[in-house]
Amino acid sequence: MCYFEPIIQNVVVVRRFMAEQKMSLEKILFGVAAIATLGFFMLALWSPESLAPNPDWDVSDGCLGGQTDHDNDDGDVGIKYHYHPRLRVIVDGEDLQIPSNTGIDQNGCKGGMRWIHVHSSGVANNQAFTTIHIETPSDMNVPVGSFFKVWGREGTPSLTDDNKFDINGNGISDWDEYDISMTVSGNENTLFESYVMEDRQDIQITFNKK
Ligand SMILES: [Ca+2]
Repeated sequence: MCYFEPIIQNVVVVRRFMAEQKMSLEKILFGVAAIATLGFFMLALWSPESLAPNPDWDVSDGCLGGQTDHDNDDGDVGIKYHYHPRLRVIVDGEDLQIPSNTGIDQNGCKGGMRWIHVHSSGVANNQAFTTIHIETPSDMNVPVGSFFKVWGREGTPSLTDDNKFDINGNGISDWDEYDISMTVSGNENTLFESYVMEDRQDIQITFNKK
């Protein structure tokens, strides 16, 4: 018998043990990853809202000191993100006009524009949707309600202090006064005020008095 044989046998046993342990660990890790992936998809299917980004509500306070030239290259005035969702608001069956220049030269941002603003009213130009201009210095989650906040500084509609629609500007949440529904590019959406807008989406909100 070789002098080293017991040692070699021990090494082989230890290696086999370690290999088995490694296989077990890999199986456990694979199992955990599979369960996590399955859980993610089930959550996405059952409750897509829970995966939605958190709105940056302060974005409605943002003010651009000067006008941009809308060539999607406004880095010279500190704007890195510039995109255009479209908004339509229907109250009791009638299109509500979103006025031209909403958010431009308003109190608190004289001579400039809010990061969320309107140049041309859709309804005033016989178009259902009004283009919303979102121009921010960083990647922000701009919710639908933040435009209502900007809008509210010029009268009504507005947003209540707890970020609920206030289409008639009476300080009472419209959820107590109206049946409200919302679609984003034709698909029903239940995030309402908190929905984070994206480029070229058609966002339609319908209010019907209860
Ligand atoms: Ca109200």
